[in-house]
Amino acid sequence: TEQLAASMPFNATKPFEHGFANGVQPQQGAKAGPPSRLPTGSTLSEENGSEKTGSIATEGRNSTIEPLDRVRVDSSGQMLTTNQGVRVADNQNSLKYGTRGPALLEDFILREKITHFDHERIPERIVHARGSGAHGFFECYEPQTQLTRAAPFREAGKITPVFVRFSTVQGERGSKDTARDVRGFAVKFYTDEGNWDLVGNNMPVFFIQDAMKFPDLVHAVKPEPHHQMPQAASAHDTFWDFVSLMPESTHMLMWVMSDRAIPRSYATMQGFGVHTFRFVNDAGESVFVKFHWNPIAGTHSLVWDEAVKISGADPDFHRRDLWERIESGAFPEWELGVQVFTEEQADQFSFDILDATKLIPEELVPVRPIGRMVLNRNPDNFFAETEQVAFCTAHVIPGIDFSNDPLLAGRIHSYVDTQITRLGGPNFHEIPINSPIAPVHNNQRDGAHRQAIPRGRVSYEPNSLAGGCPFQAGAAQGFVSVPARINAQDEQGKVRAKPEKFADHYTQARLFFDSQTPVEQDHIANAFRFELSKLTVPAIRERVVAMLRNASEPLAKKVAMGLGMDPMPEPLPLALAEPAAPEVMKSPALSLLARPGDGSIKGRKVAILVAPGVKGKSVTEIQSELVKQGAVARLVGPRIGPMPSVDSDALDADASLENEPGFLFDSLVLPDGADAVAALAKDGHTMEFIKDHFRHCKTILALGQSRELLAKAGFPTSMDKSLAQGGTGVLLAEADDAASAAVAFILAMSRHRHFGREMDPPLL
Ligand code: HDD
Repeated sequence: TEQLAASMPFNATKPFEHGFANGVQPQQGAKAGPPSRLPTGSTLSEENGSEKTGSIATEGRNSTIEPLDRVRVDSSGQMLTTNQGVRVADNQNSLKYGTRGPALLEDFILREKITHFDHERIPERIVHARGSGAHGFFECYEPQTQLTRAAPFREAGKITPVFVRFSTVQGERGSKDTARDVRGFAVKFYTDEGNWDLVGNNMPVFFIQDAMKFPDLVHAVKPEPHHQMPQAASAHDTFWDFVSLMPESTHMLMWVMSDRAIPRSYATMQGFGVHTFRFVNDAGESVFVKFHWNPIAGTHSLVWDEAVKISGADPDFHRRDLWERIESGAFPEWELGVQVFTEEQADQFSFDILDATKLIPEELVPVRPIGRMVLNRNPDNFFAETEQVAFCTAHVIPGIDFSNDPLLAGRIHSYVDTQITRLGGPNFHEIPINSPIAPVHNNQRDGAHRQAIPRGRVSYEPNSLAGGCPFQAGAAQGFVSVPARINAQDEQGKVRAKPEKFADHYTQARLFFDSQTPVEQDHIANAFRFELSKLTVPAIRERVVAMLRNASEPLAKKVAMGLGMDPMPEPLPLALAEPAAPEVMKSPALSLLARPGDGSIKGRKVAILVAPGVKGKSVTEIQSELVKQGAVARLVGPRIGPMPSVDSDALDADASLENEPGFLFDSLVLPDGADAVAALAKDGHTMEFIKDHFRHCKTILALGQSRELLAKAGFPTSMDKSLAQGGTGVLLAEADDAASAAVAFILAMSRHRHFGREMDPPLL
């Protein structure tokens, strides 16, 4: 036996399992893979890294695919098996005693299948349950080593793989995408010095200042506990009750009532790290930093009426948009910008940089782009990747550090903690989507679902038996916290209290509102009106208006009028009678309309209506121009299928007026052709298409005779003149002039909306 043992381990892939380790090199069996890197007779050292935990990521390559390859399963051409790899002969019938007899307990195949099914669900995220994710990369523009030693920012052109998850906050996992809500914007950087999670939102401020209040906020905004309503909505009593008693939420409420809370696409919203973080360079010097993601496609939102309708026709609107953009190659892209400032500067600001309800106006500290992020690959499997990805604010790398923001402090605890319940134990970092590409070596052991097989008998430090490994990296290579000092006057000892500037609850709420364009201000007022009109307790409504009076009297007045509230309640008492004078009274950068983007129409959806008798040549011409520009141009007919054309081959409608309602599109083309126009005029859906496009201020192109449809839908005759000039985003053209019509249409589309024709209440 000894001879045999010395020459041949029992299992070539597990050579040390049977006690023959000493001096025996594993032999290469059929499944042994590359020769083992184990030093003979040793216990454990850096050399022993397994493929799972040990391979060092190659710089400058998108290696997210590589590490995940080991767990990808592709069943094409394969036989069905049990989880033990036993081939299954019959997947239709359970094992019974005779065809009409009882099912047998011994049917391990049935039992395994049902048991696994019974346990398929895991708890959804306590907040941000509804989300969508994608893979991509971050590319550094220039080295930032003067500011930070963080791995992604060390060299121009350096590529770091990322996984990003966007989410809503309030609704459950299956809720609609277009709720009025904050959007999560969480980025996991798989850097070669470990994983860094930048877990942000699409708004740069937050409702509360201290993590102590987070469970209260979430309990207030979630569906009310007695009847579990409303789903994916903040328009209910408990939310407004809570926030109206927390004046620090005023600034965030302005953002949430703005169109930011109903983005057109994940690709057209900004992202923010929210808190003040620190950059730390090789010399250990640190500066403060705020992170901004700015979309290349510009910031574009829905309008409320549209968002409500979309949530019925396509609750997956944002998920689908993200998926389709990536599948079609219109990759969503953002620039990462930083606001960098020193502690000395921070001390001079009129607000406290540790207060997450405050932002730093870009006019005070400019945003400097340092890299770009592109999302270019959809996940293989939603559950394995998007559901199981675990973002944690505690995941930082050398070069990134925290500030003393008390909201951030609570988050550093909360995220790791919540994954333990959600993902079933402390080894969630080993789930493929979470495992770093940097090697992992430590003495943490065991726990539910452990994947790695740590070798050797040493799981403690210091040790001599493993030559001291794994050893401490030291300050030059390892993570070192900034030895930040709290300034002298703050040496108060332990207190449960806030700094004084935190008590200025209204200055930045006013700054935000005053920095919006009139259209955006109207939308904010209307959103307050809508939400508050849903409340059943009038006193809450009044308290909100009383709060708004401190931020903006015109806004408060408008909201009060919309609610039939006259006279207005007295303003709420101020927590800080004389807040410091703000540095800027307006910050144009806070307006959504300030960021039109690159002017492209990539990823935009256009409905081209068709019907039998259509003038097909002009339709095809316009469609192909739109597709050339990266837009999705679909032919929508009274039914799907071929539509005979008077001047070309039949067109193929791949959507119908019924299955793809008009509000799902960004723009509308009405075709020429007498019979087609007559057929469309007979279908009430056509009028809904036109009314919704008109009401939502989208671009409409009417070719030839189809202008009759506009009149039938009730277009105001007063618009005839501006219609002729195309100034309102409604364009008239002749079918034989399709080429120039396409150019004008694309230009008008690139403006996204034509708010000049918006009316409250709507005209159509
Ligand atoms: Fe949070 C999830 C963003 C405050 C506790 N949060 C979560 C996600 C995002 C944010 C994007 C979803 C991540 C994903 O896609 O998986 N949260 C924020 C931002 C905040 C914030 C930008 C304020 C600046 N959060 C916050 C506080 C606490 C939490 C103050 C607790 C003290 N957040 C959580 C959580 C979640 C979470 C309970 C639920 C699921 C998860 O973590 O993984 O731990």
